[in-house]
Amino acid sequence: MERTFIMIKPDGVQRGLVGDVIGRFERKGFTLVGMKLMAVSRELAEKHYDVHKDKPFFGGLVDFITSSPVVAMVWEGDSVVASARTLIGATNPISSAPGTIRGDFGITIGRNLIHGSDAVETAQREIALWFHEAELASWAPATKDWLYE
Ligand code: DAT
Ligand code: MG
Repeated sequence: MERTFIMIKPDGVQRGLVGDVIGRFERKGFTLVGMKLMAVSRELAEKHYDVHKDKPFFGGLVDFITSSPVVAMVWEGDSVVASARTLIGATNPISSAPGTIRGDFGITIGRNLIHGSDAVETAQREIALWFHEAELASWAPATKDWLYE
């Protein structure tokens, strides 16, 4: 079983899309193992987006992520890292496929609603950055045998 880090960005929270986004992951069959609504410090935002620190959009990205609360989550399931990226859609919402979160709800790259880890190792780093171990619950959903053969 894999885990991934998912964050509903300030635009998703402000636009009232939290329930819809969570519902998509639930209906897919993934298991929620951690969730919190939180204001993000500059320090945390800069660490999270460290890989982009030399990009021209870095300052604006950190300003945006710290501008209003986010919903940070950890989801679990087979191949959840790659599958979550598929559910989320391409980075620029104007060309994300319809049916994806960004494709259905977004227009511009700087307001693309949601973050998802891009690889298993990235997910491990991001989960450790955003969550304490005690904030994560390991549990077996009653639906497991109806989702996996
Ligand atoms: P993703 O979020 O799909 O993993 P990324 O890691 O390349 O995309 O970039 C992180 C975020 O930075 C992205 O969700 C939105 C923002 N971003 C990326 N490229 C950008 C650009 N050219 N202009 C403005 N913001 C950008
Ligand atoms: Mg990324």
